[in-house]
This record gives sequence, structure tokens and C-alpha cells, in this order.
Amino acid sequence: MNHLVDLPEWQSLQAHYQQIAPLHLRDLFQQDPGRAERFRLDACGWFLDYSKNRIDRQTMDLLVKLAKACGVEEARRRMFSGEKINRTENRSVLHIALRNRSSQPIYVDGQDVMPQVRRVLDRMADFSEKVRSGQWMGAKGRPIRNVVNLGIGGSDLGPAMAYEALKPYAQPNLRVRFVSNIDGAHLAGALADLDPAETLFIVVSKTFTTLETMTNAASARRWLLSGLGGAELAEAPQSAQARQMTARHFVAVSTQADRVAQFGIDAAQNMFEFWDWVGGRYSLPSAVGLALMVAIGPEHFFQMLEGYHAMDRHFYTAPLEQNMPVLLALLGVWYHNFFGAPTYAVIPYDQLLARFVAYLQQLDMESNGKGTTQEGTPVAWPTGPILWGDVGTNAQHAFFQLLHQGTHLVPCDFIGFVQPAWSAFREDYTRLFAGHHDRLIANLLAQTEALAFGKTAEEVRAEAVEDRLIPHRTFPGNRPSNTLVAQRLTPYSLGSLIALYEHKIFVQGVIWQINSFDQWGVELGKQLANRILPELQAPQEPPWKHDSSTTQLIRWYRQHRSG
Ligand code: G6Q
Repeated sequence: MNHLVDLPEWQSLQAHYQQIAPLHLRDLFQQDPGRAERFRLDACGWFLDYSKNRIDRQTMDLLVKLAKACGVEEARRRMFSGEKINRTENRSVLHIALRNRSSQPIYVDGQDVMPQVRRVLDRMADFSEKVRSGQWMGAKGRPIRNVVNLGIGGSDLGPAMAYEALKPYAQPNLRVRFVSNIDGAHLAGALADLDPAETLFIVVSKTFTTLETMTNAASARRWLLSGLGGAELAEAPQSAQARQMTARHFVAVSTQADRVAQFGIDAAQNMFEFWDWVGGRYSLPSAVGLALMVAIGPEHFFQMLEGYHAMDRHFYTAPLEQNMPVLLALLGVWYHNFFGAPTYAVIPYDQLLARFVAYLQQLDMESNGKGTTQEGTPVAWPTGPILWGDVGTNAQHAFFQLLHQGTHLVPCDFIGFVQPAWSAFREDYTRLFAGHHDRLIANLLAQTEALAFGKTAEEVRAEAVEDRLIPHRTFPGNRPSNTLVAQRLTPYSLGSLIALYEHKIFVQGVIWQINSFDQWGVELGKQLANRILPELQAPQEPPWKHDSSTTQLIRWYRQHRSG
């Protein structure tokens, strides 16, 4: 593989950067009246305006040439055809199969995976309908009213984010909660007002070994058994009675049938399978989305898959220069590698997307937070950016000060919708909350404009501002952003939005020559905690194997934990 920075396309971009860097967006807009028309793209119901970027036509040409030189088209083909592109784990990367709504087969090791994907989706739909209709009874013969998802990372963030985003679609008489943290406060808080007789737990873990999830699952089972059968039963989870109760209140989502069975869940009946070619952070459209499907119903879940699939098709078929994920990826590379911007912010102007940034943080930073190339050598260029953000307008009253007048360049993605999600369901809200939405969107648009064009000293002076305050009230502008708008936040638009970012991240990983699909940093965390845990709990001080700082902290904890 050619060294990225030695590619002639990279070097052309470096030279071109010298020409673009001194230009202001004010000049770029003035010089090119057709700019907004030129730098826009429609795909899968999303309208992208990327004209407020520090680019000209040549920038985009050069960036697309870079993508071609880096083999983005070939990498895309290899992913979609099931080749084992996750080389460090020797796995295919086929989240696109989970939402393949066409009749096209998709092969892994010569076997079409689509029949098993459809079979699991059918089982999920069947199960969801049973819970939603009250047909699925708890051990005391009562219908389920509460669903608690136990999982962490990729087994939590996707369904938790999408549940919040699609709440207007959720069945009102079902409470759905997500518990991830091993901090007992999370589980305790989620269960505090629930009746065990009406509560169903979905234990989601690809490996079924993750300390947080397994600890939460064991405690949830104790809570259930003690609530239904008393303290003694809670201490005998493998007894026949306990197993019967567990079967009515616990289902699992995993790739590991044996471990699921060991826990006491009937793997044949009550386990929903997924596969090692689905990475945790890409797993929402698999059985990992079961809690979401129970909440919003199979039909809406399938609409979300349609949205994903539409963006998959767009990404697969559109030429690079008209390919939304590719364009977003290239603009990201432009700022990250040429302007040296280490972070970017995502600001959804939609309260229902409150968890979207946290979700994207995992997707992006776990995928591309790598310092080793596919060939095993250290990278000689910055890779995965730091992603941050929050919902607008809240973010405006918090960190936007830094975006406008700080010393860092932070490119932003603004996301908004023409209509509020609830307008499809609640006519009374349209009346009661009239005016909110236009004000929300006015803020979004005003921010992108102010970031790009700023406010000159002359403009401030014209407002009769005291001379000494003029520098403080001047806004440099020239701060780039993308604006993404869709009609309404729906299962479809959410699915296509997620796929947009998934593929963007993939393209960047290809350009940076890293494997976006492993996560050894996460694995390390899992092992380290398991090593220290027995040392915290041992009755006698164990022989110390750590550095002096860690040893001191363990000792201090041991000395104080009984107090
Ligand atoms: C995601 C990561 C990680 C993973 C969690 C949970 O891509 O691999 O966030 O999802 O560590 O793992 P389990 O599903 O195996 O419990």
C-alpha cells in the first residue's frame, strides 16, 4: 500500500490548501454566485448543503481524486460482497446485510446470509407483537408493561438512542428503559418503580461475557426472583422454579448460545441471534434493536431498515462526487488532515436526537480511533477525529461561544427537520406549541450563517458600539459547516441518517488505511477490570502486581470500603 502522504493526490491537496486557507467564506460566496447550487446534494430524503465549507470546485475535484487513489470504490465493493475486510479479526463486515431489503443474496464464506437474517427478523417481529398485544405473559400470568434492555456500548447506545428518537412512535402503555452502567445506581434507578410481575429483561451481549451486562443481568434476575418468589428463590436461580420464572421474564440477544443457556435462558426459544460479521456499534438493525422493535412495532422498525437500505444503495451506486457519505468523509479529511482541526461537532436541532451525539461518538471514535495501519505500521497522519456536540438550541447557550470566537477551528454538522416529529401524531400539540419549530429552525440557520460570515469590525461599529468593545464583539467567521435537512424525524430518516454516518466513517477509515472494524482498546478495558476485581475483594491483601500508584489506590479503596 502506498504511504498516504506520498500519494501525488495528497500532495496536490497540500499545495491547494495553501491557496484556500487564506480565503474567507465571504469571498468564496462573493466570487461564485452559483456556489450554493453547486455544493448541494439530495439523497434518500436528505438535503445536504455543503456550500458553507472552505472549498472551491478544485478542492472537491482533488478530494475525489484522493478517494479514488485510496481505493474507496474497491473497498466499498469488498465490504458489500462480504470479503473479510476486518483483517485483525478475520471477519466480514456486513451490517448492510441486516437491512438488505432487496432479494439480492449476500455471501459469507460462500453461504447466503439473507435467509438467517430474515428468519431472525421474523422471530423478532413475532415476539414483539406478542409483548405489545399483551399475549406474552409473565410468570404470574400478567402481561408485560415494562421492558428493560441490559447491554452496554454497541449493545445499548443504538437502541437507546433510536428509542428516544422515535418515541412518538412508541406504544404508550409500554415503558422501555436501558441500563448499561455497572454502577448499581443505574439498575436500581431503572427498576425502582417497576413491578417484577410485569417486567421483561432483554439481555443484549454479543459475547455474553461483558462484566457490566452480566453483572446487571444477574442482579436483575435476583430482583425478579425475589419480587416474585422471595429471597430464598433469588439465591437459587438454577432451581426449576426459578428457571421457569426466568424463562417468562428474560430473553437474550447474542452470538453465544452456550453462554445464554448457562445463564438459564432457553437459547432455542428465547434467544435472538446475530453474527460475528456484525460489529457492536453497527448492530442496531440486528436483533440488538429488539427493545426498539418492541417499543415502536415491527412495521416502524422495518421502515427504519428501509431508510438504512436506501442510503446503503446510494452509497454503493452513486459516483463519488455525488455520494453523500463520500462527500462528508472527504470534507472531514480536508479539515482534519489539512487544516489540522482535531475535532468536529454535530448539532442536531431536535430534542429527540438528544442521544445521537453519544451514539455517533462511539461509531466514529471506536471505529477510527486507531494509530496502526492495515499493514501494522504506525500511521504518520492524524486519523479519527474527536466528535462532540449536543442538541440545538441548548448548545448555543453553552459551548457555541467557543465555536464563534474561540481559537480552535471546529467544523460542524447541523441537522434539522422541516416538521416536528410529533406533528404526525398530535394535532393538539401543533396548536399548543405553535411557533416552536420555526424558531428552532431559525436558530439553526442563523448559526450556520454567523459561523460562516461572522461580523466585521465595521459592522459592529455601525451598531454604535464603544470603540474599546469592538474587538470583543467582532466575529471572525470563516467557520465551516454542513447543513443536513429532512422532512421529519421518522424511522426511515433516522435509518438513512445513521447509514450516512456509518459509510462516511468507513470511507475515512479507507483513506487513513486503518481497520475501522476492530476495537482492541475496548477489549483491553474488559480484561483489566477483571484482573483488579479479585484484588479489591480478597479478604487478605493480595501480592501486589501493579505500579505504585495503582497499588496505592487499591489499598486505599480496600482500607475504606468497609467504613
Ligand atoms: C462495539 C464494541 C463495544 C461492545 C460492548 C458490548 O462495537 O465492540 O462497544 O458493543 O463492549 O459488548 P457485548 O455486546 O459483547 O456485551
